[in-house]
Amino acid sequence: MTLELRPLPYAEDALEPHLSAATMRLHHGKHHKKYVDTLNKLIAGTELESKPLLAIIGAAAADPAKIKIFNNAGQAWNHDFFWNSLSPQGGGKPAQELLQRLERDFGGFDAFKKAFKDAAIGQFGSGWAWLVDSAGHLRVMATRNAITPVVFGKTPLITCDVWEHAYYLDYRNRRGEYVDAFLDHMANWEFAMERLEKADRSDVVPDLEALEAA
Ligand code: MN3
Repeated sequence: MTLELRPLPYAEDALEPHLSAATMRLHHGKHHKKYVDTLNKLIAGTELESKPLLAIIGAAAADPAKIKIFNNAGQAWNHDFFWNSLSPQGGGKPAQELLQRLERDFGGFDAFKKAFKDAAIGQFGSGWAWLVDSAGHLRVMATRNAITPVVFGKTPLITCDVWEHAYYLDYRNRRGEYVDAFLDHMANWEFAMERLEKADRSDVVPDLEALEAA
């Protein structure tokens, strides 16, 4: 069994003008596809072949010799999560329940937005900005390269890809404008809320099976 590149959950041009069809075609069809294809080659004939993606990430995170597998598996999973973190109807303020949790844990929605943007801009080089659930508390974190918060026992709720390939065609070097567009026009708060509800119900942090099914 080989891992497959999942299709985008919307049309390539659905996020215009905030992310162009050209960016989505390159990002999903070339960058994301390359991670999946490379991972399939790396695990072919090994004990990780036919394992779920998160199980591969877990095994590779525990073994420094498997760094190439970790990088490609992490990127494959992070990108699936990123496409779901975007919505043509996204951005702005989330619905009441998530909004209240953000206000409680960050001291206000604007304070959350500032923390998220600071994390996204402050990530030196390539990486990801995340909103995560950490034992019932919402937190913002940044990870470098392919690292996913799952390996730290955090449950990701939403993410913004801040590798240059995510925004350079549309925003050139202006990462801050891209992050603003993510927060104001694309962030899929409904997806984040579904994830938070799952995290609230789960005794295990992270609930790997629930994450896999997302
Ligand atoms: Mn990317």
